[in-house]
Amino acid sequence: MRTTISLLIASAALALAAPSPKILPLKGLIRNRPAPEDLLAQIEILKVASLAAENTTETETITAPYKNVWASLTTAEAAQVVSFLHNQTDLNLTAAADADTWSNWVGAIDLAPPNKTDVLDWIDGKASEPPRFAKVILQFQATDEPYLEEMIVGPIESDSSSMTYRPYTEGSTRIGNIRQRNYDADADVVYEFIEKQCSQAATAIKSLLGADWSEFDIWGIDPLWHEEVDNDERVMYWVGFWGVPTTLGDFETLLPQGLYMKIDQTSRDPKNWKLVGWLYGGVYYRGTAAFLAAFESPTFETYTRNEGVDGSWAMTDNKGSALPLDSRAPPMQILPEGKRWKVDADAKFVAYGDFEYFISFTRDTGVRLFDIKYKGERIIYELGLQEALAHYSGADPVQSGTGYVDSYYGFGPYAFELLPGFDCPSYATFLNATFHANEISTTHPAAICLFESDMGTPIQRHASSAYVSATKGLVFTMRSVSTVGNYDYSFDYNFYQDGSIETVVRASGYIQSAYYAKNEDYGYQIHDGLSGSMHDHSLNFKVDLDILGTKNTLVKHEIVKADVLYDWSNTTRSTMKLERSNVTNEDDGKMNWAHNAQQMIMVVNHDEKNKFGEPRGYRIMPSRGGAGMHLTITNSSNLFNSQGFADHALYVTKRKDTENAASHSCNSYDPRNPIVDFSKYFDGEDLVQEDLVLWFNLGMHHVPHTGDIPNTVHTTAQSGMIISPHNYLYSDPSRQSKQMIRLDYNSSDSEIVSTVKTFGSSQPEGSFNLSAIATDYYAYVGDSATRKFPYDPLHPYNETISIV
Ligand SMILES: *[C@@H]1O[C@H](CO)[C@@H](O)[C@H](O)[C@H]1NC(C)=O
Ligand SMILES: *[C@@H]1O[C@H](CO)[C@@H](O)[C@H](O)[C@H]1NC(C)=O
Ligand SMILES: *[C@@H]1O[C@H](CO)[C@@H](O)[C@H](O)[C@H]1NC(C)=O
Ligand SMILES: *[C@@H]1O[C@H](CO)[C@@H](O)[C@H](O)[C@H]1NC(C)=O
Ligand SMILES: *[C@@H]1O[C@H](CO)[C@@H](O)[C@H](O)[C@H]1NC(C)=O
Ligand SMILES: *[C@@H]1O[C@H](CO)[C@@H](O)[C@H](O)[C@H]1NC(C)=O
Ligand SMILES: *[C@@H]1O[C@H](CO)[C@@H](O)[C@H](O)[C@H]1NC(C)=O
Ligand SMILES: *[C@@H]1O[C@H](CO)[C@@H](O)[C@H](O)[C@H]1NC(C)=O
Ligand SMILES: *[C@@H]1O[C@H](CO)[C@@H](O)[C@H](O)[C@H]1NC(C)=O
Ligand SMILES: *[C@@H]1O[C@H](CO)[C@@H](O)[C@H](O)[C@H]1NC(C)=O
Ligand SMILES: *[C@@H]1O[C@H](CO)[C@@H](O)[C@H](O)[C@H]1NC(C)=O
Ligand SMILES: [Cu+2]
Repeated sequence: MRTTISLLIASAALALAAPSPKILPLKGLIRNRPAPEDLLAQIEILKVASLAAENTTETETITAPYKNVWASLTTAEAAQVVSFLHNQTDLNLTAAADADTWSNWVGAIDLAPPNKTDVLDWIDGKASEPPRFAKVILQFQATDEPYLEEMIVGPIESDSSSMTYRPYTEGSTRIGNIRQRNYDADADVVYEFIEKQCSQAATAIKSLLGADWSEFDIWGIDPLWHEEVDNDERVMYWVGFWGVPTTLGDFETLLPQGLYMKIDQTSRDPKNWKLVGWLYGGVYYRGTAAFLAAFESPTFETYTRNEGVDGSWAMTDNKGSALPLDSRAPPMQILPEGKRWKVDADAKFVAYGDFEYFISFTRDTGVRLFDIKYKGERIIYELGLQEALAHYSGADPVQSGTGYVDSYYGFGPYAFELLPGFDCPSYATFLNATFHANEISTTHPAAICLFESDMGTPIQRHASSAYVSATKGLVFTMRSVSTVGNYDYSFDYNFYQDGSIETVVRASGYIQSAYYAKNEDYGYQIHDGLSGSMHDHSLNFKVDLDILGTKNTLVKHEIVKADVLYDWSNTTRSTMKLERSNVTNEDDGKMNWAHNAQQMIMVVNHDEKNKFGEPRGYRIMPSRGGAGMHLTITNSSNLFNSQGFADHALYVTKRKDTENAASHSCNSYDPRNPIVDFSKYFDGEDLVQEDLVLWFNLGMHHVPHTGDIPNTVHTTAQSGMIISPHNYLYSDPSRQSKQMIRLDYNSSDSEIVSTVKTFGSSQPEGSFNLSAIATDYYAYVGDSATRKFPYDPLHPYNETISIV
């Protein structure tokens, strides 16, 4: 069974029997999931559309003003691309379902985004509709030096006679060759090799870990190491032993066992592989014989085991003493008079208040927003996640060697169906999300939700001796959640009544932890035998702001202390001033947030001044949590040239069709030679009144403590960035909202309140049937997959059904 290939692009830490925390462990898959028959029954339920979450009939509909040219490829388009590629005999492709580690096969397929200038010309009626192209990862493994290469394929039209393919060079910072070596094409066979090494140390392992080696999962560093040995570059894989939960709980990443092996897996011939060493208790042994000899010596020191494979300690279920009144239902959100937003579900176009935008979805980074307009003017051409790093450290090589570049695993494949009433209010509009990889199109129903909610605090209030006024704080959110292995990343795009747009990421789920021995400098001991493994999260987002056109400037307004002698003062006064400057050049395009937040950063249009002479613009600023941060490590021994977007809080570059993304999902195959090296975007280009792109980081320096057991919680694990109108309008636009009140009063009068002004809003009346909005949780479905090659549109849902 070539599960490696049919699930994902092959990976460093990904092998049939070597589950990584970054994919859902396959053992867990079998262990925890309902039997296939049950799943089939659930799919039937979905087909008769009984899933409340998928019921968009109540949504107010709208027709998108133009076609969504950023929309993800349809299943039919992806199928056509696969068919075209299989017709190219020089590619020597094997159908993904039949491929083995020595085949060439088709990996991820996504839309190659159309060039912005072409799209804007088309929107303005100056050019025809841009043609659709796909970008495809082709895995070339029928060779001694396996590699992958990204191709651009198209145009995708009903008549495929003009389709061509070529390397997608504009998607790379490399000059010329964009092939990426794959040093882990034989991951499954490597795992078999590891098992052989374990059997030679079986007695020692059983004695140290308390169970047979086969009871453990064995996986480790990501990305793989390259090491110079006798002038020869070797590919190294450090692995550790992980306990496998024997109960439902998915807490394998809390069960590191403290025993590690180093494997040299250079070349495709297993005869060249060797076990390099063992590590236990901070002592390194060169080879199995040395390890066993030490183990047998009377002075061999052992450490507390990290036990608890059946542990309720690590399960997230309710426990502990009851909280007062906690069995009563908590406050809940309802929609008394229907949705106040409109959706074109086919075009994936959304309108709320004075905002409107298009949605796209990618395998690598999930949801993406395009053409965000406010009051009819484009504010943002593109907004979305670029990359998410999770960089660990530790006394052991597996934690030290972990620098996850998560677009490799992808946010699309793990954007599962949302839970109404928990992830989003049950009245939200839910949209499907589809991605294409390994010749399978997978649709996660209800993976994106859209809803308005009350922030629980007014956006405005004021009281005087004569009146009190307040305006409801309403926010419209688009949310998706991706469970990338152990962590659940939740992404929000919030639209506020004052014209602000906020990007928020929150983390929950299980931490990846370390064995406790010798790890004091890298985290806290949080359970018997367990250390929280300190790590940095850095999530990079692209925001292509267009303020009244594409000619914009990034300005900094610094709040500086000043000593000034005024005409009207006889002594120098210690005070402060506003100091304005332009960021004129990409050489100054890397920024951190100023000390004491004494600097405002805006994108303005100097050619569009308001009547007071101030250029109109939008300000960008951290709104919550660790939004000002970046990676601590500046030259990571894991990431090398692949961390260029994570060493500052914020970047500005001149927008170019060839500088579309901050990272690439295949960078981690060879992080020294990334396909996209973000630092190469900074080449001194002029930034004054140019088309600018901002790239900002959200994240968290995460040093897990006992409160991360069993799961990290959203209260502290969140980070947000907001952009807000700045001298853009003449006053606060939330005054347009009817959802406000003013009470006029006179305390000397017997009737204290003389007038209640509601501005056209009213308090909803009548009773509300809560039973009618109850969610049927038995209707939850994971995904449904469509086989593409050969693709039969008449039987789209008849295979590969699973919850993940
Ligand atoms: C969908 O919502 C409409 C309007 O509330 C309702 O009439 C219909 O029964 C719902 N359909 C399903 C399958 O829940
Ligand atoms: C690939 O070749 C087959 C057989 O000739 C043909 O039916 C199919 O249309 C071709 N696919 C594309 C996309 O051209
Ligand atoms: C084509 O791929 C097959 C494996 O699928 C391999 O055996 C064969 O050598 C390849 N042919 C060429 C010309 O690379
Ligand atoms: C969502 O996907 C399901 C199948 O998974 C399909 O039945 C449904 O029509 C889709 N809904 C929309 C709005 O595309
Ligand atoms: C400054 O000081 C001089 C001398 O003490 C005084 O005459 C003058 O009025 C002062 N000016 C102001 C602006 O206070
Ligand atoms: C910033 O650039 C604009 C446009 O060139 C110019 O008018 C303005 O004077 C500059 N501001 C500063 C502080 O240099
Ligand atoms: C980064 O680390 C490598 C070795 O891992 C070293 O060769 C290089 O000089 C370092 N670069 C910087 C800027 O520190
Ligand atoms: C987009 O722009 C790049 C760089 O200029 C160019 O190579 C590419 O052909 C363009 N794509 C299309 C579809 O025109
Ligand atoms: C407040 O009420 C008193 C008593 O009726 C009245 O004399 C007074 O004019 C009122 N003040 C205002 C500001 O309306
Ligand atoms: C409330 O809704 C439930 C479920 O739709 C329905 O069975 C019930 O009759 C409703 N009750 C009232 C009072 O309308
Ligand atoms: C699945 O699809 C194939 C054609 O693609 C068809 O021959 C087969 O009958 C379908 N199976 C089921 C169970 O619907
Ligand atoms: Cu974390």
